[in-house]
Amino acid sequence: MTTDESTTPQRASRNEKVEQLHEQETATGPHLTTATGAPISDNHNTLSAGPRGPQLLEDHIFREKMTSFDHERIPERVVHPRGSGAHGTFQVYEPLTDLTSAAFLQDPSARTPVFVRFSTVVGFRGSLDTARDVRGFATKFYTSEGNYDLVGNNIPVFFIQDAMKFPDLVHAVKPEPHHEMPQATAAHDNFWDFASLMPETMHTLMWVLSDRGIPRSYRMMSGFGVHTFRFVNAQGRSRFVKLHWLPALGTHSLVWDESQKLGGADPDFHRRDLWEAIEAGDFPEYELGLQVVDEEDAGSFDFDLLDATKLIPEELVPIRRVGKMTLDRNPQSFFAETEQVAFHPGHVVPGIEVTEDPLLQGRLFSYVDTQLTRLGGPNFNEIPINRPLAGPTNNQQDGFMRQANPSGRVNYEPSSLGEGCPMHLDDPARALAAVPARVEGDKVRERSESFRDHFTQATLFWNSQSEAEKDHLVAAIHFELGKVEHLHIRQRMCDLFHQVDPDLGRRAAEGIGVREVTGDLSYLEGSTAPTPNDRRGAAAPGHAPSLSMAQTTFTAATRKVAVLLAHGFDHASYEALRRAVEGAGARLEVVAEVLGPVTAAGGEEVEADKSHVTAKSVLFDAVAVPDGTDGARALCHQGDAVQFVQEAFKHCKALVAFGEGVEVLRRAGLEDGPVADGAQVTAGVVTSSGPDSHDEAADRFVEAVAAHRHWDREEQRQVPA
Ligand code: HDD
Repeated sequence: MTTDESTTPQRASRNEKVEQLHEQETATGPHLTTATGAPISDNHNTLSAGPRGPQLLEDHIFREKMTSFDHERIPERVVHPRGSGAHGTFQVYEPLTDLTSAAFLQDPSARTPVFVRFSTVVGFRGSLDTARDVRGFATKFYTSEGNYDLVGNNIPVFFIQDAMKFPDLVHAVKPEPHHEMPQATAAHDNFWDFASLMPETMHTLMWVLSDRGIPRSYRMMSGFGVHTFRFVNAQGRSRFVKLHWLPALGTHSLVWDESQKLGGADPDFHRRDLWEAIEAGDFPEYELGLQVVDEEDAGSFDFDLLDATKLIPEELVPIRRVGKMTLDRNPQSFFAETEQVAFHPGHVVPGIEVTEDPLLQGRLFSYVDTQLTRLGGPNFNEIPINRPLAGPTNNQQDGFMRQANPSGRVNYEPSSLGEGCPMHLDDPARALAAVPARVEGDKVRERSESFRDHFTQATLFWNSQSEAEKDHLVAAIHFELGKVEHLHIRQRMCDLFHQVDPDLGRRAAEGIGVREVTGDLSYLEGSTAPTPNDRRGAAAPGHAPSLSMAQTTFTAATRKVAVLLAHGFDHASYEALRRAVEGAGARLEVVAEVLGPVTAAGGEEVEADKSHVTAKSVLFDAVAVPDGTDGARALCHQGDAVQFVQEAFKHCKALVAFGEGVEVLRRAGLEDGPVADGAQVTAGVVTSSGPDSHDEAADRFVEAVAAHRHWDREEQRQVPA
């Protein structure tokens, strides 16, 4: 039996007729039709009794159109509603036969199609991209053995250990229910009240408060499967595995002030960045990394592998890079693909299995359950974006929105009438299975003792951050808790931060009105929250460099550089800049006072890509000012241009000023003394004294762009932008 009816003779002739009709239609261009294909000649006027009379009920064209419109909305996801998707492929580097029987991980010449949806968690569908939040990173692999969904985040750990707390976590972080404020942020009393009573959130909070919470781009974001999964090979050997996505461009973040301003300048910042990069052929790439632990070694860590609030430091178990994903195609329809895609952590393929992690176990229920409502019934796997490459072949049938039912009389198994079809796969080793495991115990509602420690890895994270990252984390606390009106909540959080590190507790308290921090958690006694501070990790490493973004990949490729032009600029320095920027695979955009041509001192014309009305410095990674007396003078009189430079400086971005262009830096208060000879670089600000050093300055500038941000500049807080 098959669910594919397209091969029956009746179906074939019908398809031919439809094709003929379509051919006739496209000969004259497609014309408007009703939903049932009847042609329409007037899509502007309803049918009425006379041109000024009442509308007629018989106007089916109007009613059909309006009915469709009235039902366009479907419920948004309860979490992760705002997302952006992309298609691509995945290729494994070498057969992973030793680890798993999964077919898509065996053949290095095969390309497995994928669809990825990136998302924020908290904000509604129409909210901004750059809020401080966890980011979703969900991948659907369309493999020959069915769909495999890796439904991960950009942070390797999760707030809670047991799915029972998920609704509370999400209620607490979403806008407060009485007035639905604030949007898309955790910076409010409800969230921090909950967090202060749930010390198991501490490790993930450290990650979210770090710069990981404000990614520069979905293309520069890591991904993590978070839970420990099982990989099982053809011999039935099972190992524990953590999965990682490692972006080719490195993991990079925005500056907090910048991400807030971006919320206004371009709420679609990440969505646009992803879309434009793919359109331009700058295909985002991510390597798949695995941390593999033999089952015999699972007990050797000072944390429990089934506890989703813990990671395995790479220093303990290195990451093996096993394949690469390339995103090379934008969706055709946001709704049909990005909105209707349905992921599920239980969508695994033979050779990959779930574990008993109590957070993962709860997720196995939630995803189908929520999709039943969101996608209108049980048949959402038939929507094209969710449909597996082969099949499905089974006896499930009917229900809302069913596209294809099994044909023929047999809709049950076993059957002799259907000649036994569809049959069981005769080789269980190639089918979905559960590796045999002994399970026994009393029925209890109880957290495992091995889940008790909530601070060791939070401390490890803090210890492993660079000084700049620590400063940013403290500033994030000041913002988030600065928004909290109840002093007792701020106090509790500072005491919890003290438990992570006394210096962090002290620095957190400064500036948010908390006077004394002792780390006293006695307020938790008698609460239903798990008890807090049983540090099992006495022997845990004090420092794990891999947890700092300072260790990531740095490149200028695909970065966006703004060059500020005004009439009278020096064309040679502009060309030197353009050669260097494009040579590094970065993108140059001309920003001028208004759109249209900008004329150089020598008469050459360059077309402006953006004007100051639409382009702000926060949309770029770096800013350049060319040489030329008249051009520089004109820019000094444009407040927008001066602010552009100041703001880029404040956000620690690379800057270059050629020759007379240095005047603009002076005007912005970023340079005083005379310009030294040649090309000079100070904390990512490059200057060149004259034409002889323009090429060298352009090269130094590109290096400064590759460095991402120049944090050593942050002490100069007097910059007003
Ligand atoms: Fe979840 C969506 C990731 C815990 C319940 N989750 C959702 C998405 C991602 C994650 C990326 C968006 C998928 C998409 O783009 O369509 N969720 C995670 C990770 C978790 C996690 C990495 C912890 C390791 N989630 C989690 C728990 C529960 C849920 C504990 C409930 C028990 N998640 C859901 C959901 C969503 C969802 C309510 C909302 C929309 C959807 O599933 O399809 O079922």
